[in-house]
Amino acid sequence: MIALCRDQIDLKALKENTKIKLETVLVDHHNLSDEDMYLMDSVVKIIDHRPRDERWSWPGGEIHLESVGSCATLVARNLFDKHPHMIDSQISSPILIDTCNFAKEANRATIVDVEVTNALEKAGSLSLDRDKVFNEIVEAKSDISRLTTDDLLIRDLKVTSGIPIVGLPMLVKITRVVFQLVGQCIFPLGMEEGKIPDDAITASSSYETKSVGPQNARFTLLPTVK
Ligand SMILES: [Mn+2]
Repeated sequence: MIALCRDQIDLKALKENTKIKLETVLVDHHNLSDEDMYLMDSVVKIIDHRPRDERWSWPGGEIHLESVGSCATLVARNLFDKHPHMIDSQISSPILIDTCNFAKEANRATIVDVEVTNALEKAGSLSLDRDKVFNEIVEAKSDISRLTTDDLLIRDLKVTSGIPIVGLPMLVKITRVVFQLVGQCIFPLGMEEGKIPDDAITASSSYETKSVGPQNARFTLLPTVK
């Protein structure tokens, strides 16, 4: 199986190439970002499980919009219907992850997810031990031991309106002591009673310093400790 990322393909060049007709299938989304708007008239099919966005109607396109736990379920069903020889049972892996291994508490899986996964397992050689497969994937996904700092920064990177948002994994441990301090506000922690002085609180910009400057970022203002 070959995994290709979209930035490995020069879609713009393909679009501008007059000798070919670029056909694009949007999967797991049905809208285009500003930078992808040039693909607008190349979209021939939508396969998505998100709630319908009325601003994107895609007239003339083949639309498969259905609220299921995993978009991979819809992709697999589409392959069963149109290209059964291309079915690879590994496609059930993202379904396991998206539905949290069909856990009742997660309440993500629909009957369609279940049926398609059963069909995939029947069609392929994948281990039928779903718990084992699920645990192996979760373990592999959370293993960052071989990633460099650069890898970590781009690992879950999302770009929204040109703004990169890094999804950095971080282990947060809240001890009971800290929770008690915060939950019951037993002690002020520097901001409230002013141990942290005004000039130690900064902001990259303020509309008007006196009224909305960073020194106003205190929940409760008590007399400053000198
Ligand atoms: Mn999705």
